[in-house]
Amino acid sequence: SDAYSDTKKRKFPENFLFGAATSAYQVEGGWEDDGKGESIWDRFAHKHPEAIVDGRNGDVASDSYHNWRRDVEMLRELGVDFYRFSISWPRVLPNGFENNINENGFKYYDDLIDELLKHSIQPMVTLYHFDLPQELQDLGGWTNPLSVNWFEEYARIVFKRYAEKVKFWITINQPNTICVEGYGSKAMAPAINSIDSAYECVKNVMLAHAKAYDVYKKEFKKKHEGNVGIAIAVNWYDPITNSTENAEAVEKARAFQLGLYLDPIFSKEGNFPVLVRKIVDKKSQEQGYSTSRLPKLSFQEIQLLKGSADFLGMNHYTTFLVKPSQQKYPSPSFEDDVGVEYSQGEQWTKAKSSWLRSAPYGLYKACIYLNLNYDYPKIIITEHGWSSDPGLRDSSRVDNLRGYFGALLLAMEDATQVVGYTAWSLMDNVEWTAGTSERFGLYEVDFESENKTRKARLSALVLKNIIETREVNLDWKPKNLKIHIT
Ligand code: GBH
Repeated sequence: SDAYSDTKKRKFPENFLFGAATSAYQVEGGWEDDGKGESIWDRFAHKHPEAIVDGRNGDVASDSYHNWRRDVEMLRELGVDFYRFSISWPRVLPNGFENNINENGFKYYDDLIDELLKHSIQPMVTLYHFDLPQELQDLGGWTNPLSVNWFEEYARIVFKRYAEKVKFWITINQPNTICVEGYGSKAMAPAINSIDSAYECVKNVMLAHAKAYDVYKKEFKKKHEGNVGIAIAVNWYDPITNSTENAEAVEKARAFQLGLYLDPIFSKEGNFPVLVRKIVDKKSQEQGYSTSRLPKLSFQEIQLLKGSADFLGMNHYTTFLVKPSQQKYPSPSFEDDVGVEYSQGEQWTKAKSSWLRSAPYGLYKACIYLNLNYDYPKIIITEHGWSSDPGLRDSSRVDNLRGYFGALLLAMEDATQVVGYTAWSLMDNVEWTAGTSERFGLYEVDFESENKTRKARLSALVLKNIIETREVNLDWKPKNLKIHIT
């Protein structure tokens, strides 16, 4: 059969890695247990309960701080190769600094990691998934250039403790969410809402990543042979129709949403994209700034960032259609800098989250784009997932999963160097300001129950079958919704 026929059987190679993911604030709870410090999300959720859709915050969440044995059992049921979770910086360094280490906090991760390894599940550790120690925020957080050093010291302590046991590291999750949504808007903590601070944040977060990579490379890599990457939101952006204006708009969208974070690390030239620099420099001048709102990278900084990843962690959820903005955005703002408007295909299935529709072809196109622009980088899909209402029969998640696996297999056939896939999420959790109103879990969590009881959804069984058989069989159905460890 020819390569483009739909009947061709495509299989994931035997050495392809499957995993599932969570993050500390979203599942752990225990927000002030055993000496944990306050994070910016603790502060934000407590100060602005009205900002959380259903009022459920990370104080208890899925209570993985107490349910970690059950979490590992679920991973064993699924048959995954690895578990991606994050370490809460304020749980292990309560005020953010290296001179105050909370042994009790570390004990939680010691136990979790040992339990994973006992069952041959590789830990994949994210060092930072949005939960900065509040005391560091009080010093300016990621807008303070010292944040690069704070993160470096934190990373070194965690590397030291776990280098023996952890071989997959992700420094930072989604710089764009941290900076553009956290500092440039009110959507995420610390909800600073200032465009000037957003670009300062971008520079510092990117440098913090590069420093941590450098620490691992110089002090740990030889002996421990682990891999260090960064997780970047790589959704796909297509022109809404093929016109010259839309082609220009999509070029800007890709530069500001993708290139700003990918170019410094994965391009030959390094540095922020020329297009982004040109636009922000020009607008800053027009707006009366004496220097550009986008900080410059020095020669040394460009060198430090270039090549600072053993793999690209690709968080991919959806596709956006782009055209030039029809309205005037407030100025200065990130929206005004980019100058485009986004929509999604009316015919694409809608998830529970307003920003999320299913468009598997976008994953294929994003992979090809990465290959052409960054010379076939080594990729791990570090997040992909789907939000639904509560309920175990989550056929919309099953359709989404199968569709995206189809696209992924095609991308691999066309030489994309994808070595692993991570489902977001292992279980329902606190979806930031959406609270628990959007469910992303392969496992449902009963948030009303004392133990936050977890139950496998249909999608969990489908994924388990795909991991076992290495292929996507559209006709496969489980006999019932019971799941067992095999
Ligand atoms: C991922 O980001 C996160 O890494 C993960 O923690 C999260 O659980 C997962 O998404 C699912 O939400 O509400 O319209 O203001 C994906 C990018 C960043 C997209 C936050 C939605 C809020 C948009 N998301 N953003 S809105």
